[in-house]
Amino acid sequence: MAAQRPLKIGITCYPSVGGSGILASALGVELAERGHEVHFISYGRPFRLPAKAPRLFFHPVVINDYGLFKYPDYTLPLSVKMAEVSRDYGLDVLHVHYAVPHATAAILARSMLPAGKKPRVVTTLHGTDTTLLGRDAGYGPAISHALAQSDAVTTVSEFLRRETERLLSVKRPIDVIHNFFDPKKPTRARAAVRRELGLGKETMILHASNLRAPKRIDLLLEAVARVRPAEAFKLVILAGGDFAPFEDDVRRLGLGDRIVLRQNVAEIEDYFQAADVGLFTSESESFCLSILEAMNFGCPSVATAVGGIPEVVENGKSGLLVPFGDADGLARALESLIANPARLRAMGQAARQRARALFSAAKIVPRYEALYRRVCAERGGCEG
Ligand code: GMT
Repeated sequence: MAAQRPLKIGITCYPSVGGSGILASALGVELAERGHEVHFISYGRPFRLPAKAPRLFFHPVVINDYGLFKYPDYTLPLSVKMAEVSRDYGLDVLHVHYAVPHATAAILARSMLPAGKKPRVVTTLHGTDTTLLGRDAGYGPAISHALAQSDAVTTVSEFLRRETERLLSVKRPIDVIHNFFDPKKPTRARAAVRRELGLGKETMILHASNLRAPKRIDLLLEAVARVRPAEAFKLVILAGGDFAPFEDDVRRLGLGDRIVLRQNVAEIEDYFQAADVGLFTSESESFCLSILEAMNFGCPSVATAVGGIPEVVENGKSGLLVPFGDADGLARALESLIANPARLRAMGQAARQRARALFSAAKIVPRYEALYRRVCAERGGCEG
């Protein structure tokens, strides 16, 4: 069989700290390493994208601020840049992460190009575009339209596929392609990181997120405040957002000496390898990439059983899941692991095995490649 030619793929994602940008960046890096040409198009360079790598390009979208507009517009300059890059580099596929405004801009970009030069549009939904914006009367119909016009739509969990079908009345097929994570080597030894964090024999509980409302940091703090004995643990928070709104809770709950905060950490691997157990108390989560990152370092999580989390964690095997809102249940789950290091270790091993078996780049990236080839073949093209 003749070898298939490498593809030319445009990727648009939010460049700021967040799971969707991390996933999109990792996908771009993996695709480029597999020989494809990858063009990132966004208002900023995604924060985890390497500065330089073969076949990996970044095209900034420049937004001029016109006094004429009360609200600055990003969708139109983005669509113009997508059309320009598609034309100049002959893109086969525009793979957009988040429906709004990225899929909308991609559909518009495609319609600006002549027949035979139109890239296929693949839209990946990550969560809030369905669960939050999909319910908004000002966005829902635009999202439904963009999904209907995409050549393929993917979600990062079965949960999100079902929610998208339910909330947006989507009738077209949706491919579920779970997230992946391949860890980089830590830059420092585990012991050095634990020393930096001021940890002795305590169990290190780790939370990493953007601290936005659905993460329910209030519940996270309530739960750890109920763990006994309090001296048995420290909670390390890797914050990709502002922790100041939670300082009052920390004082009220007497957690001042139990919490170590690290802001906007680049070397997340250093901290995940040092952690014993993750803690995630979200009220809504389509996947929870941080749980997967922790699993890769043999760190199981205690988490709320919401959204796509039960697809990532097998309750009782690779972590412990607790009904949403149950602060006592979360505390008891943590205590049960703190008190039983052998069980914690076994669960960590199971978590690592599950992450490698189901959610590695080797498992997931070929699914995206196959999807790109499929949408190209469906309308004749990309195979030339
Ligand atoms: O979790 C966030 O608030 C960030 C958000 C994003 O857009 O980056 O995360 C969403 O996408 C991640 C990657 O697919 C998922 O792991 C998160 O579960 C999802 N967040 C929500 O559904 C709230």
